[in-house]
Amino acid sequence: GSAKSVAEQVKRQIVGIDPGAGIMKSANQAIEAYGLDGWKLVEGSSAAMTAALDKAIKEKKPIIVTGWTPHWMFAKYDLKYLADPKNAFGGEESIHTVVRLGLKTDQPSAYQVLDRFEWTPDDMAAVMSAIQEGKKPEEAAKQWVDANAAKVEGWVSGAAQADGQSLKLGYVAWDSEIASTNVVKYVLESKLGYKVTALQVEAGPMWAGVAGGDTDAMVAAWLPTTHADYWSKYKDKVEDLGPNLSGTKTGLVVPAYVDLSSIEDLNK
Ligand code: PBE
Repeated sequence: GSAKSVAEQVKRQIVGIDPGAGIMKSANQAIEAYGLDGWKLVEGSSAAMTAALDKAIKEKKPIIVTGWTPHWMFAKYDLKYLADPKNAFGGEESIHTVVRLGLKTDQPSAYQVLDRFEWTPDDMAAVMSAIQEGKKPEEAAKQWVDANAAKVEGWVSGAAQADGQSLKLGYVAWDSEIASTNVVKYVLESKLGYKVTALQVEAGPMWAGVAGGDTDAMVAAWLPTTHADYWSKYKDKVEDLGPNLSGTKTGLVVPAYVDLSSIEDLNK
């Protein structure tokens, strides 16, 4: 084997994403909890992280990234989560739909759809993979909705058609949330006639927008752990409509060929 440890080869760097993402806070907690002295979490974006991962895999080099499930990268590459015995990333959680106060009375029809919106990790992964393979998010959303008519009917049945109303959804450019937000946007537009704006922002402004009432809703709240800080800051100013997807995971992810199995191994 190589004389250099994995830590040396990756220059003690973990490839992160946007600084507002909850997974960045969890990764910094992991650096603390496991005493990873000299390690650095590098800020970037969801897209830059997957580009770095792709490059490392093509070159058969080690890399450590902040990763999460559902994500297309687990279908495209042979990857593994590093074990997290200290539970720095928390356990399984859910993605919740969170709306502004007053939406229920102002826009009952959109509220119903947002409240009923619920799908599985496989559903989301299908939309994510279609986008990753080159489909526009709007097209991938339409394709999924057309192929899952019964599920979608359960969300919209009985909801009145919009009467010229518009709706603003906030989201962050995380691959998972690009998928979910486009599906909800397409359903509200094509089934109920809403005019929907999907506003791409950072995580902090996404939460602040719904709490301030400027944004109507988001389908991107990872709870109870990943967005715990945002939740404790804004919980009295928003309405939580509960999980739209259950069974997520976050953590440190490496290609399967990297000789590490636990975050604890990073100290070796
Ligand atoms: N994520 C994906 C987000 C939530 C969705 C895990 C990158 C985060 O805040 O970390």
